Amino acid sequence: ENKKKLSLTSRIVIGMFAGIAVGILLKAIFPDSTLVEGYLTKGLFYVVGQIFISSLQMLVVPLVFVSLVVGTCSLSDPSKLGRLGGKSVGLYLITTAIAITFAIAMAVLVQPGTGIELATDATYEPTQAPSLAQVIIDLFPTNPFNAFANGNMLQIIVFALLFGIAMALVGKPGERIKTLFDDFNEVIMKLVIILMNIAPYGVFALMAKLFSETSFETIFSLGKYFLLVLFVLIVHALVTYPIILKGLAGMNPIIFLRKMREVQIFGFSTASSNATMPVTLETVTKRLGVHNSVGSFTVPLGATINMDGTAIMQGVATVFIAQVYLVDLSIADYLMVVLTATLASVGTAGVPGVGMIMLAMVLGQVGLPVEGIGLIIGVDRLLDMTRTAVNVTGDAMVSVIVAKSEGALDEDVFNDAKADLKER
Ligand code: DAS
Repeated sequence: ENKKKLSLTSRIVIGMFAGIAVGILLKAIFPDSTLVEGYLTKGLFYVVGQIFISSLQMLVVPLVFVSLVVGTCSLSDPSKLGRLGGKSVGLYLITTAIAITFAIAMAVLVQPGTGIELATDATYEPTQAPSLAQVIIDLFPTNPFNAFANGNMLQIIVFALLFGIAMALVGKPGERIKTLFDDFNEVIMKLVIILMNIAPYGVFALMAKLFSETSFETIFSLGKYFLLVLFVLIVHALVTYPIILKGLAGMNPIIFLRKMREVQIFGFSTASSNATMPVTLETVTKRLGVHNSVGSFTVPLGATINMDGTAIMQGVATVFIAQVYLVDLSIADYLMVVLTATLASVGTAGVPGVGMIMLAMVLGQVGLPVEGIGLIIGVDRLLDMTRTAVNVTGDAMVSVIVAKSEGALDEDVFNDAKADLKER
């Protein structure tokens, strides 16, 4: 009999939990075994996990360029781009500001850093995040091939938009190239689906590696900080986002969150919005009914400039570090934190650990000691994974809201509860 094949979603979820279980078991049974470390944690798990992440990253540049060119030149009138840009950037900044304001309020209420001695010798060498002016200048690539080679997302987005607009305005030649790009886009989206079949193994390996080398005592020592960030992240994803989605687009948040499961697992396991982007784009366009002309713009843009989860960590971390160093922050300082963190998220790509780099910039703005990051960097990996899952959820939510407002949302597809991630 044809045994019902487990859906890709279930296999990915199973891969994740199996990886966590194996990792915890290995840590408990063979705590300091060089054999396990050599052959598994730094061996098989590491290799499979890295191959999985690299295979996703491999698709990002061609996928973003091609889908954005196709999306842009299929816009009825290019003036729509201005509206698209305004709405998506506006919503991305507002949701980030809401996220960090709530995070700061909760941290001031819960006081996670009060009573903690300066128990750290860990130091942190801050790397400078780019200034906003520099970010705006850098939007325009001096050499597009350089932007491709370095995966500079904002430059690729700008070049693709300009190229797509020129294609739409040039007539015949543009139409001929458009069919080429359409076909190219189909092939790359098929490639995304094919590669998703290695996801269960990739997610398993990433989780097994992580949980076999995570020292839980560090997490316990920073329990209040760790749990507070997790709490605010969960509230933002399961309360704030549903309210915004229902309020601004009138769409069912339960269906939205259920369809976002794989994307959130990819975000969680890779801790990279960029690497998750192919799955975010596939889900937003094929399962949430967002037309490609909107999704191909809002998803790559969001993966780069929209990081609500990261802003939440930065809000809590800033208050936590101020409390540990016994520094009293004024309301003006908090407003500066909100502004700096919101704008800092614009200039940095969605790759693992950027949250810490931006935090150094935020702390610097309010005169807090940047080495305070040494206190929390030990538990940052698990928080990075969780906040990336929130980041990509926000990208998808804004895509749905903008598409709805532009009449580019196929509500039948969105409400089709069974539209599962099956191998097409
Ligand atoms: N890992 C980042 C991302 O991909 C978020 C972060 O570092 O805070 O969104």
